[in-house]
Amino acid sequence: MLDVVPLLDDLPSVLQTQTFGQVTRGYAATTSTNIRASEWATEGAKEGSLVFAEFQTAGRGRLKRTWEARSGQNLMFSIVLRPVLRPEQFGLITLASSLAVAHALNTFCAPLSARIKWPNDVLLNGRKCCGILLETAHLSQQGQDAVILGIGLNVNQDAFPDDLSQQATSLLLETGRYTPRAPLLAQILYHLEQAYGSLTQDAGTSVRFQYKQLLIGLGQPIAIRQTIQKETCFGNFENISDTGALLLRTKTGLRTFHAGEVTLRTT
Ligand code: BT5
Repeated sequence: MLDVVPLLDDLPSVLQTQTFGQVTRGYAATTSTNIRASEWATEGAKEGSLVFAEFQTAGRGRLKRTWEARSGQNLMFSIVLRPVLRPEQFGLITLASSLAVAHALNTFCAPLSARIKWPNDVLLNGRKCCGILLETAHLSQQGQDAVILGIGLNVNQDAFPDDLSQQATSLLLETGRYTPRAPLLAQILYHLEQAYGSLTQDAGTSVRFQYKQLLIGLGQPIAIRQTIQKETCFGNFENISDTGALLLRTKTGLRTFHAGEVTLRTT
């Protein structure tokens, strides 16, 4: 059942988009906005439809990891996308989304500037304030694949559980300021619509260029732990490929990674 979510009532007056966030569903609490958005996509939700929750009981990250955030203080939402891109280009949507969040944060967190950790983390002062999860939804009634873009951003939360406190942060903790969430969401949606729209126009050229300027570790020695094989590879982070993959220069040649956890190496 849908709930009245005051933040969504405030959104239309600050929204500057054509489609993203123009149609919304809100929940005071739900399992995961990605699950709700996937169901809505199957019912035929249009591109840009937004699902927002004040709290998630089963918020998820990649590979069965969880997303934990307090109720009523943060942004947790999912957007239904119907990309006209080849499936191997879907990684570019993650890049475009990280970039969009970073751009919005740079307006709200000045003079701090957000950085990106490949592929999907947005950092403030080296700590993660935002995670992005892209999932493919089942075929919709129109027979067109949908992609669900889920974003969790820590906004006004002032503390994290012990297991997250070393790595997680929020806008409040880094800026010392309370941030109004509806204008922040509107800014993110604006930048998302722009960046996502540009992918079909130039196949990701502009997104990749801007993304690389905010990326940590590019051109430096890194370790990348592969998520499936659990193997750790070492090398120089050489570039981002046309499809958003990480290109690692190793002793045996150039290797391409489509997923993995990056850590910087000081030696
Ligand atoms: C992500 O996964 O970072 C993607 C998170 C996406 C969350 C949004 S919320 C709205 C939508 N609905 C959902 O159900 N999900 C999306 P990953 O890269 O796998 O990182 C997950 C890891 O981040 C966890 O294992 C924790 O270590 C850490 N983590 C969990 N909650 C966090 C938080 N609030 N802030 C920072 N780090 C967190």
